[in-house]
Amino acid sequence: MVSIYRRSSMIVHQEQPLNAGPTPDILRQAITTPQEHFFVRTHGTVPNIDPADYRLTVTGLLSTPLQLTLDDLHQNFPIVEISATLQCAGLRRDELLAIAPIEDELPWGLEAISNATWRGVPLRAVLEAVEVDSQAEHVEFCGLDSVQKGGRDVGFGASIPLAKALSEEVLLAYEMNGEPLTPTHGFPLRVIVPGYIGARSVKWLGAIKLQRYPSTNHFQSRAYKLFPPHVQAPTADWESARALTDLPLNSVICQPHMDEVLPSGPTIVRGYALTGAGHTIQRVELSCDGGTSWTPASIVARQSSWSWCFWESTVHLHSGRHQLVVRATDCSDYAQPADLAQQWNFKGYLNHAWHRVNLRVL
Ligand SMILES: Nc1nc2c(c(=O)[nH]1)N[C@H]1C(S)=C(S)[C@@H](COP(=O)(O)O)O[C@H]1N2
Ligand SMILES: [Mo]
Repeated sequence: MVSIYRRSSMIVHQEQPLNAGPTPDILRQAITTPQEHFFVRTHGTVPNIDPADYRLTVTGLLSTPLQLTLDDLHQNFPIVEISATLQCAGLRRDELLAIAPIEDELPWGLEAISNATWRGVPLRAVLEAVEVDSQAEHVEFCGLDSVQKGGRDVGFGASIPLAKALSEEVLLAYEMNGEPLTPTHGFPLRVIVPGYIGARSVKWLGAIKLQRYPSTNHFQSRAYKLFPPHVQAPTADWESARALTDLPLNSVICQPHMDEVLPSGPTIVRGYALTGAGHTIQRVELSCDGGTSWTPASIVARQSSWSWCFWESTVHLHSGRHQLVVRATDCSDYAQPADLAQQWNFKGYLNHAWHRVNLRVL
């Protein structure tokens, strides 16, 4: 694949399919991530779709099935814009990998996240047009990409509860930061489910289905579910585990980076913080002594309740070894958990423990 990315600014976990994200200092430069730095998470192929031939089908438990062209979407529905952060459930898996092995998953660090302004049609407007039956409880999204698993094409699909699908924030997006979606981000149409894990924001959207049950696609039924630390892959009961929806409260330090060597004196510490479920960040606190004492950091940029915020703090460090720690608290007074080991799960999802960075000051 020909890629537009400046390799020096990206951490590339896999070339085919492309899985990459910006280095933490690049990530922390702009509250709206430019396309060229926006992280990419791809499970299979990048389909090559001719916009003139493109059709979106809407079927299932509804009165009026629809087949929509891109022109139909542009001309016959309301158009809205929303700033929202996309985060992969695998963010910060590298820290969990240091505790115990995690099979067949990418070792994402702080870079599986980005923020954009999305423009498109509210999903709700399309669901109103098809007249959804009262038995429908879930909305399934099917991607047009091929994903090989165990020698067959399982495709990429996901579903969200009907109540979330009817909320005003869920979009069928065709633009990102004022430009058409790029092929890697889902051209010509993708779902954006603000506040949910990235896997529900299906790219290259081909079909929407109204159904009584969640999607049976591999990526809804056999991935993106959370298990406690003691469960291992062979004993996992996938049927009864809950599918991941909302992103957890999280905050990280982007600068300085792990094991950086710094001169003594003032150091600016910078990072991002976010939370799902439409909550907002109330407070970000920083510790320079491994979590014993804390001082508040300043929130320096914030866009919408569906977007991350940027924080910073200046600390004065004397020579020696230090551990910086960050933690956030949301508007319902929920604080990030301290213990990384309690976060371990055999798929390596949703690590949101206090983030720690070790430094040596000269
Ligand atoms: N069709 C399709 N949609 C998809 C995926 C995919 O592989 N195929 N990856 C998902 C995952 S796991 C994430 S985190 C986001 C990433 O979106 P991005 O590549 O635009 O950052 O897309 C989601 N939508
Ligand atoms: Mo993801």
